[in-house]
Amino acid sequence: MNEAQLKECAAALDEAALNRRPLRSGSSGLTEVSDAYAVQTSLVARRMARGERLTGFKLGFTSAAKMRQMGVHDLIHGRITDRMRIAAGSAYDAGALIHPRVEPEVAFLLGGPLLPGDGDPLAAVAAVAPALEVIDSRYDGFTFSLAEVIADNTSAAGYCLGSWRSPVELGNLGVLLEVDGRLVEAGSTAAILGHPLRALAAAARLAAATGVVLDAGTVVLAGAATAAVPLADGVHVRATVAGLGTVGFSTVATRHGVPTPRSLPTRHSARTEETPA
Ligand code: OOG
Ligand code: MG
Repeated sequence: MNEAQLKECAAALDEAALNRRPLRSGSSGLTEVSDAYAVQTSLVARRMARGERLTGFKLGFTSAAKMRQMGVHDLIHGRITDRMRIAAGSAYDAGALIHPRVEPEVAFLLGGPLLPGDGDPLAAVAAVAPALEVIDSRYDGFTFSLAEVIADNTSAAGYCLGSWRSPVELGNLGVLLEVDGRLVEAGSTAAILGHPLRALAAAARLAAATGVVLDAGTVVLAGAATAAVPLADGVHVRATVAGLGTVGFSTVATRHGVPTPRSLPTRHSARTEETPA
């Protein structure tokens, strides 16, 4: 794709998000991963031109559960910004999103530069926290190719961080995702590439390969340990990572009068339909 076509793809994704009107998979002709990252860079630049500030780096498809759910089997990476931050315990208005989902994650806070290589990636880590990521594909039905989800900044929409604490052994910690106190997903940090530190090492490698500098103060999301579930309005979601603690937020009950998608084509739709409309 030439420069103009890449920019056009970024504009289409940006407008899809701003207008809550998803694109159809296959509509852009985007197939190359290198083109997809160029589109992502251009898409993120549009957000920064509107005043957003980069806060971190996220990995996607680091667990088999996510790969299975989305039918994509390659590690991907994207950017998170200050506008995407959801304060823990707050009431979050998801009204601007198309069909949000939420997933439990582990977050790293860098205390120094994270560099690729043989060194211990933990040396760059100041603190760790349980996290929730809100994803919202700008593709209809959350259906996309590898290149499309990369271009779409890996469906990034929001993230919520629990309290930072000094690093603990992250190898095999239980991960629970609850909605209104009901358990909807359960897993282990071992699902994240075998160990979340492998995700951190991968982030170092991928960032360096893309020319992204991961420095002190940067947040790195290691990728969801379980499948994502639809994020309905008027609910409380909570993630618990054993030994790390919990993080949660509520969604406001109404979204600017826009009807809420109550069921999505996932294996979780039966659960959301239990919620009275
Ligand atoms: C892409 C985002 C993947 C993760 O943690 O695996 C991701 C998607 O599922 O739409 O954030
Ligand atoms: Mg994620």
